[in-house]
Amino acid sequence: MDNSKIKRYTVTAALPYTNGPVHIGHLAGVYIPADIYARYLRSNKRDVKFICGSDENGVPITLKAKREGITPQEVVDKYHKIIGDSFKEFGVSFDIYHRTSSQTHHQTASDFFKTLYDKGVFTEEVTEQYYDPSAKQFLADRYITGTCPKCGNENAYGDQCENCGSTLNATDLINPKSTLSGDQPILKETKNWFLPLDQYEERLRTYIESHKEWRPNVYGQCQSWLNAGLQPRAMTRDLDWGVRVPLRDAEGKVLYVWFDAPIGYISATKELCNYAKLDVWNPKAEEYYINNFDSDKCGWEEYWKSDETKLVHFIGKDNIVFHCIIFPAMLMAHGDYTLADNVPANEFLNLEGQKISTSKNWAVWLNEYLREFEGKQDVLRYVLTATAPETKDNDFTWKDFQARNNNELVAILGNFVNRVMVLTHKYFNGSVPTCMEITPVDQAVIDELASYPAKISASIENYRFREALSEVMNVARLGNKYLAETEPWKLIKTDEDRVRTILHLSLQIAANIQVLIEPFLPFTAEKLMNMLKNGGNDWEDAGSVNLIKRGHDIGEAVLLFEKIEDAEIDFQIAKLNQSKSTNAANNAVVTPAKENINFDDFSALDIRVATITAAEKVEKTKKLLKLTVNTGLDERTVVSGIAEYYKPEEIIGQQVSLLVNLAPREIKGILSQGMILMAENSEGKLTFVSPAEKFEVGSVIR
Ligand code: B3M
Ligand code: ZN
Repeated sequence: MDNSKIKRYTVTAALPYTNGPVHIGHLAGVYIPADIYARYLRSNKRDVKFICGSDENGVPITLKAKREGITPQEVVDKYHKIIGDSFKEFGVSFDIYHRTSSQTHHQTASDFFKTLYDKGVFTEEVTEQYYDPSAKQFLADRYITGTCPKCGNENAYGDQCENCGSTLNATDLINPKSTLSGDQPILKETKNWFLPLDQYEERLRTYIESHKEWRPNVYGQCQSWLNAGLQPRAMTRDLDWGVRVPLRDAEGKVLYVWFDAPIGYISATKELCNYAKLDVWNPKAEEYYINNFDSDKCGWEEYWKSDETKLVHFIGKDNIVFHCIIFPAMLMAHGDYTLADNVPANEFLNLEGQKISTSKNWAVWLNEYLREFEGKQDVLRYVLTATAPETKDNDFTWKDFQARNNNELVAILGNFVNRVMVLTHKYFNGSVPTCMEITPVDQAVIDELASYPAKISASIENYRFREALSEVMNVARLGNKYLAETEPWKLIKTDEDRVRTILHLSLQIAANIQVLIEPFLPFTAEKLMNMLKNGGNDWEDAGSVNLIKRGHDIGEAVLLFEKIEDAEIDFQIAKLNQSKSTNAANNAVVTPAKENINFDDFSALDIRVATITAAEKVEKTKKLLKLTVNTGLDERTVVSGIAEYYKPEEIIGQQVSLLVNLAPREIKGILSQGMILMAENSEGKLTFVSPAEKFEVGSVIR
């Protein structure tokens, strides 16, 4: 989009499903880059609305409600609060964090559907859809799983395969299975309203092809869908949770969640502007947060229906088709709306080499991080930006987190600022010294400093946030190098004026960092502002050596970052390992149950408490031990396959359960009389089944 034409920005971040807290994958993929972008625009005094909210409709919510045994409303209330609060505490500067269960949203989505309906956009079709007779319910979206016909992933959903990113219809799945009952569903007729995406194919192609600047992954995915040919897609569902279909003959039907959710961006903007106009806080204040009240400026339509508005959607890669194909087709069908100028979707972030998984609790949850690393929001913001999965999947590890904190934030940025602060207090009583004569060394630093803002801007405006952040860190590196080369601590004895200049310029570098780092690390910028007691500069001021005035008194030096110790990291790793072993236990393959037997069959078994009195290895075997056991009835020999788990000398005196009336058999030339009962786990490991306390030998087990 021609930059000179842009009057305002609408920046959206994917609406998180309100069925659990957000984790580092969401932050790295969507919320941190979106926040950097929005903060950067504000620092440039651009008019921006940064929009988000909870996605509270759809099957992810009702499924969660079923699993937790609570109502869908209780699910969304619970997680809307958890998610909203943690975004706020993490410094994500949404202008509004709304929710799609709101009245405004239901009305907006419903009107949108009605407009398309009245225009004759939809085709009404009775088709056979999957139905679960035992749950008495149609199975759409996440109510049904099966094998993806495109990539073979066995856990594809009824509307989407998260493995290959394809959108699917439930009837495309191979081996479909109801997530409610696990049963194979039957087909049953029902009426739905379809958006004929095929009719928008050419217009969508023109739109996508006018955006060759999009990230290759986004552009490429769009191209491959268009090349495969688009199919009509149902925009309604037979469900009882969501936005009701606003038609007379649509009892028991709601809008498809991917129809209403992106409209959520629009309804949130409406809500924001309404409140801005009324200048009142929402009575349910804790349910939202609304920043940047600018009552005269806000008319929501300007943010959605003007070709002077730049619309940017921040999303994860699994949402590309919905934002680049389906939502634009909806907007085209409606007619009044502007299309997104860019959709900078990120790839996925893995955790310690494995895919993040909510169900396996393989994640770092934002609400837990905030509790366990109090005041360290910026460390996570830094690490997730420095390793952002912008062009390929990336891995988060706790060791890397620690290393980046200790070696980069503490050692480069924190160290530079601290030295400047301490030296200014020590030599000049905390008053910004005057800049004296400029040497070529100083001039080189001044010139380099001046080059950064434009470089960083270019990276941010092209959605390369990693690169942008590393350039900001280069400003701190420049400061460190300058101090190391000029060594003011040595010069102070001989040339105080020279030290004045060096510290003057170093303070200017620190003040520049304060401005340049704000979009990335807002808490650090604020600390710097308090330390330097110097606010009021923004992006257009950066690059100059006039941000802080001579004679100005700076504040106390405090540490910007603290070292993170091994113990904190070990704790996090142990926490993850805990999830791993819980998962292993939950996923263990349990041997299927045997046929029922009657009581007589059971009573025929004579099982006794016995004590092992002697044990030795059976020669030329790996697994067998020859045991002598006291059964209370007699002393006898039993051969048992436990040598891999027990050493002979360890088990003398061990009490065991012995099946004494098993017909004797010869094993490796030894007559074995009876069988020791062992428990065997899914990996084939064996352990004795013993009485819980020392017990009389010969006691009957029944
Ligand atoms: N709730 C999907 C997700 O959380 C979805 C995004 C909606 S954006 C309009 O992955
Ligand atoms: Zn697939």
